[in-house]
Amino acid sequence: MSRTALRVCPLCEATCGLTLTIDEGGTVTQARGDREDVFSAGFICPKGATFGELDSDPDRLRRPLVRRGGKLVEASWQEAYEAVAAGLGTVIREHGGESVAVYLGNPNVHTVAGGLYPPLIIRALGTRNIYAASTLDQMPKQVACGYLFGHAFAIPVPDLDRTDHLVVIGANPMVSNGSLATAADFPGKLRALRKRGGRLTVIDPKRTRTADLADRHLTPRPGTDAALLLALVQVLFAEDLVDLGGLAEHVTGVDEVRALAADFTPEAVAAHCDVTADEIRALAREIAAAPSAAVYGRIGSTTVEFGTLSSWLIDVINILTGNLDRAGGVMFPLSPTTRAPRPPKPGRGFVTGRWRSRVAGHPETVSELPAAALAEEIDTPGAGRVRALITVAGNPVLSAPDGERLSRALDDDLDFMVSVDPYLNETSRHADVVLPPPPPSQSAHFDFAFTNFSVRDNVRFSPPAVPLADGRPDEAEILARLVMILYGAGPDADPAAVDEQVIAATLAKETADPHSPVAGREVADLTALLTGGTGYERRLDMMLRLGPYGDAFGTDPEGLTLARLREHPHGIDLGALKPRIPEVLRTATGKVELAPGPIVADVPRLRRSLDRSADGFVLIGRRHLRSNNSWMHNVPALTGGTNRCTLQIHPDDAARLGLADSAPARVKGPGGELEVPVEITDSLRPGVVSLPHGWGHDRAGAQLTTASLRPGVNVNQLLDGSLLDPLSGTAVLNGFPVQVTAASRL
Ligand SMILES: Nc1nc2c(c(=O)[nH]1)N[C@H]1C(S)=C(S)[C@@H](COP(=O)(O)OP(=O)(O)OC[C@H]3O[C@@H](n4cnc5c(=O)[nH]c(N)nc54)[C@H](O)[C@@H]3O)O[C@H]1N2
Ligand SMILES: Nc1nc2c(c(=O)[nH]1)N[C@H]1C(S)=C(S)[C@@H](COP(=O)(O)OP(=O)(O)OC[C@H]3O[C@@H](n4cnc5c(=O)[nH]c(N)nc54)[C@H](O)[C@@H]3O)O[C@H]1N2
Ligand code: SF4
Ligand SMILES: [Mo]
Repeated sequence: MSRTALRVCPLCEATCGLTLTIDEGGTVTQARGDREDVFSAGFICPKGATFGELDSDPDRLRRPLVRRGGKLVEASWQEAYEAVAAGLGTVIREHGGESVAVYLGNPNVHTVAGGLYPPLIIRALGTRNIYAASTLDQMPKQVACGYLFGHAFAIPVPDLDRTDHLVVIGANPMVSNGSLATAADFPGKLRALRKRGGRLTVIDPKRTRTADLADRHLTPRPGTDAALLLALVQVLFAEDLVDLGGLAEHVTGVDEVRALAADFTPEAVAAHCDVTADEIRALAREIAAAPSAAVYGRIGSTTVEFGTLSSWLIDVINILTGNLDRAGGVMFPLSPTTRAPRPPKPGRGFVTGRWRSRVAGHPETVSELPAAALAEEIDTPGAGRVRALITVAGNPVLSAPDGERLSRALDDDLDFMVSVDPYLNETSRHADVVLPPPPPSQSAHFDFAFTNFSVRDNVRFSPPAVPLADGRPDEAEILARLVMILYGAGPDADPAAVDEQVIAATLAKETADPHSPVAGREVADLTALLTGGTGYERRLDMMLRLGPYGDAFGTDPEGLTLARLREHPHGIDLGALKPRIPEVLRTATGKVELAPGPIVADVPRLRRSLDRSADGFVLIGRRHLRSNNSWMHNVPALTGGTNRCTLQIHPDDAARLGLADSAPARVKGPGGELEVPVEITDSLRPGVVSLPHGWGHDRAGAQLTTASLRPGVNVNQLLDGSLLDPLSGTAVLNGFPVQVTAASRL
C-alpha cells in the first residue's frame, strides 16, 4: 500500500508544499502540489514534480567514501569519521584551524542542517578562510543592505501581492521562480499583477519569459545598469519627484545622493547603456507616479562589475519614491525564527574589510572571502596558506571562476579535503572523504533562510517523509559530528552535545536580556519545556518560542511552538508583510543611511566606465526551468533529449561571423577559451551572447552517469577569478568581454 506525506520542496527558493506518494519500499513515486499548503496552494514546477527521480537517483551515494591508495572506496561511517578526525587533526595540529577553509554551497540554504551547523564548524575551526556561493550570487545585495540598514540580512523584498508597479532588473522569475523574493507561483503573481491593472517593467538585455509578460522591456547593454539606475535617480531629483513620505524622518544622506546623481543625466548615460534618454525619463516618472512600486533586482544586478552600486541604487529608488517599508513597495519579512524584536537601538553599523585575503588582499564581506579567490589561497605558497578544505553542498569547480585551477589546487596542494555531498561530482571527486547526506525524502525540512525573504510571512515544518535507511545519519548528525571532531572530541563523541551547548548558551543570553520575552527566567526550566526527538528539532522549538510569533515558553499560549507547527502540516500563514522601520535598522545613526562612504567612493569608477568603448561581445548567463545550477543534470526526467548548453547569439551577429545554428563557435574570455555549439535566437540583443553555467560534466573520477552523456562546457572556464565587484568580492559572471569566432570542429 502506498501512502502520502507532505514535504516542502527544497529545490529552489519558491518553497512549494508537495504531496509525496511513497510506496511500501519507501520510494517516492509521485510528487504533486499540496493544494492546502498555506503558502503555495498547489503550485509546482517540473523540478518539484521530479522530486522522486532526484530523490532516488542511483548515482546518489549511499555510503561514505574514503580515499585508500589514491582511490575513493566505500567505507563504514565509523571509518569515514575516523579518517576525517585523522586528516583534519593532523592539519590543525601542524598549521592551526585557520589553515582549514570551508566552502558552503547553495543547498545549505535549503536544508535544516545547512541552516544550523556551518556556523559551528567555522567557530570550532576559528578560521577566516570562509568561502561560499554568496560571492557568486547575492553578496552585493547584502553589502548594500548592510550599509543602508545596518545589517547584511535586512533585505527588503517586493510586496508582490499588493504592488502597482513591479520593476524587475536582471531577474527571470518565470524560470528561476524567484530569488531573494520567496513566492511560490511567481508566474501566477505576475499575471495577477497585470490583471489588477498593475504594471510590469523588465530591464534585461534578453527577451526572457519574464520580459514577454512586461508592459515595458528595456534592453540595456549588460553591466550598465548602475549608470541607468543613477540616471533614474537624477530624473527623480531634477523633476521634483522625490517623496519619501513617512520615511523622511528615518533617512539620512538624501542631499548627498542628489549631488552624486547630478551629472548622470539620461543623456549622459544613454549611449553607454544603449537605452534612450526618453525611455529612462518615462520609467522614472512611472515609478514615481505609481500608488506603489517595487524595484527588484537579482543575478543580472549583482554578479556584475558594479553589483554593489546597482543593488544600492535599486533600494535608493525604492526609498526616494517612498516605497520602502510600505504595502506594495519593498518590505522586510519577519521570520518566525529570528529573535523577537527589541526596542530600536543604534547598532555598530556595517563594515567590510575587517580582514583581507592573503594573496590578493580582498576585503572580507559578511565574514566571507571571495569564492573566486579560493584557488589562489590554496596554491600560492607562503605562511597562512590553506592546507585543508571542507565543502558542504557546493560544487565550486563548476560554479566559481577558473575551475581548472581550483581542480589542480585541490589535487596538488591540499593535505586533506572532506566533502559533505550526496554526489561524487566535479568537486567532491577531489576529496579524501565524502560524507553523503540522505536524500530529501529522509530529511526533515524547515526554511531557516527563506522565511526571511518570503513575500508573505509563513511557517511550515516537514518531518522526514521516510525513515532513515539502514542506520544512516541525517545531515544534521554528520555536521554535528564534524563539529565534535574539530573540537578534538573525536569521532565517537555524542553529537547531541553540540545542540545542547547551543541551547544552553542561547537561553543564558536570552534570560539575561531585559528585553527578551524570557527575561529573568531559569535556563533549566526553559530547557525542560523543549520538545523534539533530535537536537535540531529542539533548537527549532527554541527558536520558534523565542521568535516574534513564539509562545515565549508558555507566556503566550497562542504562540508558536514546534508542537503547534506539527498540528498544522500545511503550515501556518502569518499574514501580509508588516512595516518594520525603525525596529529593523541597525546602523550607527539608527537611520537608513542613504549615502554610505564606501559606496559613494565607488561612484567615480562608475563615472569612468561611461567613456569606455562598447566594441566586441559581452557574455551573460541564463537558467533553465528544468535545472538548478550544476547538480540537476543527472536525472533523465529533467535533462530531456536536447543539448541545453549552447551559445545563444543574435542572428545578425551569427551571420557576420559565418555561424550556422548548431555549428561550433570558439569563445575566448579573459581567462580561457572553449568550444560550444551555437543557438541562433533574436531574443538577445546584438553584441551579447549567452551561455549557461553548471555544465562541464566530463571530468574523470566523477560519478554522474546521465550528466556525463551530455556534459556541456564550463562557462566559468572563461574567467580567471580576477574580475570582481570590489565592494563585495563578488565574481563578475554576467557582462564580461569575450571574443567569438567560428570554430573549425567541435
Ligand atoms: N557563470 C555563472 N556561474 C554561476 C552562476 C551564474 O549565474 N553564472 N550562478 C551562481 C549562483 S547564483 C550560485 S548559488 C552558485 C552555486 O554554486 P554551488 O553551490 O557551489 O553549486 P551548486 O551547483 O548549487 O552545487 C550544489 C551542491 O550541493 C549538493 N547537494 C544537493 N543537495 C544537497 C543536500 O541536501 N546536502 C548537501 N550536503 N549537498 C547537497 C549537490 O550535489 C552539489 O554538489 O553558482 C554560481 N555560479
Ligand atoms: N530553474 C532554475 N531556477 C533557479 C536556479 C536554476 O539554476 N534553475 N538557480 C537558483 C539560484 S541559485 C538563483 S541565485 C536564482 C537566480 O534567479 P534569477 O536572477 O531570477 O535568474 P537568472 O535566470 O540568472 O536571471 C538573471 C537575468 O539577468 C539578465 N542579465 C544578465 N546580465 C544583465 C545585466 O547586466 N543587466 C540586466 N539588467 N540584466 C542582466 C539575464 O539575461 C537573466 O535573464 O535562481 C534560482 N532558481
Ligand atoms: S518552483 Fe521551486 S520549490 Fe516549487 S516545485 Fe519547483 S523547484 Fe520546488
Ligand atoms: Mo544562487
